[in-house]
Parts: sequence; C-alpha cells; structure tokens
Amino acid sequence: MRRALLALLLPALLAAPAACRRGERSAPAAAVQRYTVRGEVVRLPEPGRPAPEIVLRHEAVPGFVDQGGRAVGMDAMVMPFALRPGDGVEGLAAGDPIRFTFAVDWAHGAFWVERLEKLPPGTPLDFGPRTPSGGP
Ligand SMILES: [Cu+2]
Repeated sequence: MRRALLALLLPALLAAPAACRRGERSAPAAAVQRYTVRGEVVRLPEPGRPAPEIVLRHEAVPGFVDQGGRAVGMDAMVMPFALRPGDGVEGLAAGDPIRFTFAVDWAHGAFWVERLEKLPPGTPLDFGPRTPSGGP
C-alpha cells in the first residue's frame, strides 16, 4: 500500500524543484490530500497539448482542506485537473457521470486526477452547495 502510494507520488516529487524536495523528504505524503468524489466529464483533454488536463464538474467536497490546513469544504463546481502521463480517458465522453480521486499538493499549487471511473449512465448527481457542517 505504501509502495503504491509512493509510485503515485513519484511523478509529482520529480517535478518539484530540487530545493523544495530536499526539505520535505521526511514526510512528503502528508503534504498531499486526496478526495474521492462524483461528478461528470465537461471537457476531455485536447490532443497534442503538452500538459494535458481534463475539465470536470464535481459534487461538493465537504472535507476539502484549504491551503492553511482548514477543512473548509468545496462547493460543487467546474474545475480543470491535470492528467498525468499514462492516465487514460479512453471510453469517456463529455457528460459521462464518473467517480474520481483527485490529489491536492498545496506546497506546489498542484491539483491532479489519479483515478477516473465511469458510473452507470443516468446516475443521479447533486451539484448543489455543500451542507454546512453542523447545519440542518
Ligand atoms: Cu473544485
């Protein structure tokens, strides 16, 4: 499990400036948060672009942690995510309901998708605002 996580993180670590890497070697994983949410494909990556990204609409993310470490949550929104080399989007089309995991590395200002899973057509999704924690 730990090895698999390291394999996922490695590309991000390699992309980080050397000065940055040196100081964070002890606990790099703690700096990256991951969220698994549902949503839909808005726009697939454009072929031939050097840094591919996919645009997704996601449901609210109640536990989303901001740059200051506070769990502020995130409302539903349309948002671009980086795609890492080798992460396929085969079989996906705009409008498809999906479940996906995205990672946030505030130290490097990076958001990227790690796993995209197609949900059955017609899966009901809720793009309303998040329920305030402790609210009704
Ligand atoms: Cu968002």
